[in-house]
Amino acid sequence: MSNAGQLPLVLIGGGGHASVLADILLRQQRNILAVISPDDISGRAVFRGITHYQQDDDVLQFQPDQVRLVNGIGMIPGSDIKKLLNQYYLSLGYRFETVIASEAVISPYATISDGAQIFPGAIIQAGTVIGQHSVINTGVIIEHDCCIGDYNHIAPGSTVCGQVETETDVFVGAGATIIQNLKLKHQAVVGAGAVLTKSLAGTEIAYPARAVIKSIQ
Ligand code: JB2
Repeated sequence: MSNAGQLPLVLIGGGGHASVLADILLRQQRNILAVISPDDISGRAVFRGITHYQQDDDVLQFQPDQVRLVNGIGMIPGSDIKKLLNQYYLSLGYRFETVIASEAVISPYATISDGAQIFPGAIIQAGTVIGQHSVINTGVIIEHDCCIGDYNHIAPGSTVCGQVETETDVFVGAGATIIQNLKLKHQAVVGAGAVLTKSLAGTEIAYPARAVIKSIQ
């Protein structure tokens, strides 16, 4: 894929999620000017050769119209830092890149909103809308005519059947299945491996059935 005409990128965060994003973007020949992380990132080979800054305001040395930001902070339980940083940078005039892995299969009749991140192996079918800043992680299937809200995280290997609607800040755990036509309210959580057959009407968690572990006689 050509990078002609595309702005260079600044990656916020330097952990596992950011490393996957960097890998996707480097394979698309995108220019990552800097990684912004308070942590030591030297242990991750994918960041080698990219300038590392430790303060969030180090982003401000780049003009908002000269770069695009990529938020590489994944799921930090109980933390709003990802969203707060997005809102901070957006208020300063920065924009977030929409990242779509080359190995994702996206219907030309689907809509992927600004700042969304679609990881390798994801399949997004016709008529579906993915909201701003949502993450569709590795190998996720989002079937036809779904409406995925802003700041959702759909974890690896999960399946969302047709015409499902989610509000903002919904989390769907790895390997979960959501059957068709359901609605999930703001901040609803579907646990990893759960099979959801009813809508989540409030801020609710759907737990999966747990494995029963017994000693072998
Ligand atoms: O205030 C901050 C800040 N707080 C945490 N500013 C900036 N710029 N970055 C911050 N971080 C970043 O979150 C740090 O760079 C840190 O490296 C990163 C958290 O890394 P970790 O590998 O622990 O989590 P993750 O968010 O990259 O990945 C989580 O979410 C993914 C979706 C993990 O749960 C992964 O397993 C999961 N695949």
